[in-house]
Amino acid sequence: MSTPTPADKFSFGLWTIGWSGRDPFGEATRPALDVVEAVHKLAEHGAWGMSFHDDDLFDSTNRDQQVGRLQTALKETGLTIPMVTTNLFSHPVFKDGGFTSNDRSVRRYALQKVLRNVELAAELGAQTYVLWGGREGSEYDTAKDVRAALDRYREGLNLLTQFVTDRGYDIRFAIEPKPNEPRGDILLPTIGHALAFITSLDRPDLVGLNPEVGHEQMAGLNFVHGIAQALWHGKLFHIDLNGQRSIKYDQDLVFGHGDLMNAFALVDLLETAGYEGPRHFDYKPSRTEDFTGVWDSVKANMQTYLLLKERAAAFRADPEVQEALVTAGVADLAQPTLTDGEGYDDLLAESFDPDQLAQRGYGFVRLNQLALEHLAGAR
Ligand code: ASC
Ligand code: MN
Ligand code: MN
Ligand code: MN
Repeated sequence: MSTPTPADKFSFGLWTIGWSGRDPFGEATRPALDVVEAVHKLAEHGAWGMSFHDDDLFDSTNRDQQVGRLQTALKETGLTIPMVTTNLFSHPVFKDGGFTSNDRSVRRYALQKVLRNVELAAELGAQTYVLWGGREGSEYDTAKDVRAALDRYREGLNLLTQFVTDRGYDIRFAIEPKPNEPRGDILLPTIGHALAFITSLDRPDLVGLNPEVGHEQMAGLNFVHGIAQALWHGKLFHIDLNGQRSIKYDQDLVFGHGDLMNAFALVDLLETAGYEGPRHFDYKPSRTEDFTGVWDSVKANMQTYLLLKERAAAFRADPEVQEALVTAGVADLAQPTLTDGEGYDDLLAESFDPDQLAQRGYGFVRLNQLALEHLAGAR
């Protein structure tokens, strides 16, 4: 197996390795992880970048000191900060949301918190600013005017794109959809909802997506289809890789520890579709783990990605697979349905024999089994 290097562009949230295991039912199972150690350990393991929420790094009393310590650690290791985000979910002030709280003062405070952290993101050279609106939503349909909330969400995004434009920052925003948790229902719950919302903004070119594997799978959706559509719209600005086992609470497992076949197809897509952004892991080292387990899980994420990349390339190179792809007609879908110069009159004049066309077998099962055999290392 290959060893991760910075060229692989692997990055980790400080809140992932730093998660101490506190959940709604139990206390922390691990002590806090200091940012300087996080940076050094990530670099030692071959990671390229680290992301963070403002609150992961500092509080109101130690901002400059903590930013200074981070900057020193970055200089010592060569690790980068490709993405920064804001915590608009932990403090009780955000219990009804940030940009879309019913309380106007809370909305103003939330925007100020983001603006201040965008300044820091620019200072650290981050090119992506993620917006995960975990508290933007409701439990009760009577309590939230969703159309007004979307107006306020848009107002917030428009202010942010104006800010980076006026300041000349090389930063784009990436919305991270999630269907529920912590709110009963979250606004912009899926990739599709967010894509539609972006078209209503003043600067849609500056706003894209940061889809997370488990978040789409919590909604029962096919993550690979979602990513393919995001790429098709030119909106895959960033990605959160992790694992999720079906429709349940947000598990944030190691990448590949959920739907492995879908993860295989995802890596195949990212590696062949020209995605050049970070391969960012947003997962939680299970609370059963001590720090040895935390660093094992860091390795596991990167190893799984590299293994799937290698397996996907072997799948594509296999002559039997290439033959099965031809039988399946996968490449034929790239051909326009009408020939140049043809129109609906040509179709109306043509005669079809649907019973005869229906005779064809596509061989999709064989193709998928070949994928599984490559994935399982049997080929
Ligand atoms: C983020 C992000 C999430 C959440 C979550 C917080 O910024 O991408 O999925 O915050 O990790 O626990
Ligand atoms: Mn998650
Ligand atoms: Mn995430
Ligand atoms: Mn997360």
